[in-house]
Amino acid sequence: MEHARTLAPVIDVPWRTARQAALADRAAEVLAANWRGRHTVPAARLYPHQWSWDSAFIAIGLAHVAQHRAQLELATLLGAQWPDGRIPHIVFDPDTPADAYFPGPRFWGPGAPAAHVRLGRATSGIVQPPVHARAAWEVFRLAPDRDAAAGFLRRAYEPLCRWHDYLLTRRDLGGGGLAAIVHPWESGMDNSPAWDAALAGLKSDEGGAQASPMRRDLHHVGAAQRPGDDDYAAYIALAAAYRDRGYADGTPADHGFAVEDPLFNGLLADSEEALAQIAAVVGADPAPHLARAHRVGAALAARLYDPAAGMFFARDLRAGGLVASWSAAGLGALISPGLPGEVTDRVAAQVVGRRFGPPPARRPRTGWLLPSADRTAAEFDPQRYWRGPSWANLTWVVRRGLLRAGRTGAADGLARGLLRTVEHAGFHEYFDPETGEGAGTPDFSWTAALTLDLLAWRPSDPRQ
Ligand code: 9WN
Repeated sequence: MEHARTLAPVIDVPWRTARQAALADRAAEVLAANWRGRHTVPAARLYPHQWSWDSAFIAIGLAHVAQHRAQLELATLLGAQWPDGRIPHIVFDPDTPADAYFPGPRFWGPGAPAAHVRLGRATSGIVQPPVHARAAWEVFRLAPDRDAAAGFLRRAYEPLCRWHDYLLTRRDLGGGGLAAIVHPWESGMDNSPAWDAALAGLKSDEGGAQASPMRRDLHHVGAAQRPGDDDYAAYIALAAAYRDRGYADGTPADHGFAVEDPLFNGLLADSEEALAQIAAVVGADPAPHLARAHRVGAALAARLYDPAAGMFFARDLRAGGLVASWSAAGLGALISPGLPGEVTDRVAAQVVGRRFGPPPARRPRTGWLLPSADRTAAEFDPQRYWRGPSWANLTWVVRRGLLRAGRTGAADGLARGLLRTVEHAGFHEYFDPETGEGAGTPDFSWTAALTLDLLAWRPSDPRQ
């Protein structure tokens, strides 16, 4: 069955309506079309390789329709892990022409020892948010045959531990118990307004003019919905500098960008908690993982929470201090275990507040869509990439954070808004939060995958 173009749900979801079942079938079709034999591409033309956090979200969706593929998706990614423990943000598909995506395998290669490529596949050298242990746990949890799936967990456990070790040792550039990111692409929210100040000195017309002809993204998506050439100038300069230092992590002063991000670290804490759940199945000790998850949660509250604002912000390790830019990344930190109750309450209130909550006047007919950036800020742009549009993965993360905080009404509102939107607009990469209009590439894998996951959930679900 799993070799067919169309994937049939293997999970029995008896409460599902005929409309929801039709939506699930369409989502499964997107995942089937984007499957490449050992991994799923985020989108056929715009992103023709394997991406790290995409694969984690995709595996969660695949677990609802094709358990074997869900396991293989994560196993392929883990097979590209570097000896130092990092999981690269892109694993390049050798069957895809090298110039189909920029920056392609040749850009990242020099400076990275060939030994990094266990699978025989080239990789990038930066990372993305660590959703993988949570995804592995979800794949196991949804397996029709848990005894068989336990073998998958046993194989994944040690690489996942090494991944978190890398992040909490070599990447603890600030020394406060959080992982730092050294490139905006590592946040997954590439051109978030939160990075504007840090990138200002790296943007140049000259660098933009050089990057412009190499860009492939603009062949597939309109320029008004993508980052600018000047943003690409900064991305390329940072990645090239890191590559030329042999991807050595060093100290904040060694980087042109060094930031502690609340979404990245919230996901790390949540995934560390998933490692505790995994440990219990594979015969390891869950206690150190639980303790570490709570330590990351405590560090989040101590280092990235601003009590005056009642919000999490990124910390710029080079400039020093919090970056007072209201991003949905700050809401994403709610997914972390170990946050003080008062912090959780205040940040959960921001989700439904004027910056991110349902717009009072121009409510889209599809319902509430969570903007990725503060809709009241001057930089808000409802269709440009991470500067305002609503994304399925952020919605999924914040929704889980709300469930942790006991805010089930708001959590359900987020799920309903996204599901209604994809039903009308399709599985777009992102959506205009004010109109529900689809933007970016169509048939985007994590939108389809997380639709499957949201459709399968119901309030009595024991997951949270
Ligand atoms: C750079 C694949 C990735 C996502 C990121 C998203 C976008 C890449 C790009 O696409 O980034 O990694 O080329 O713009 O920002 O979150 O993982 O879907």
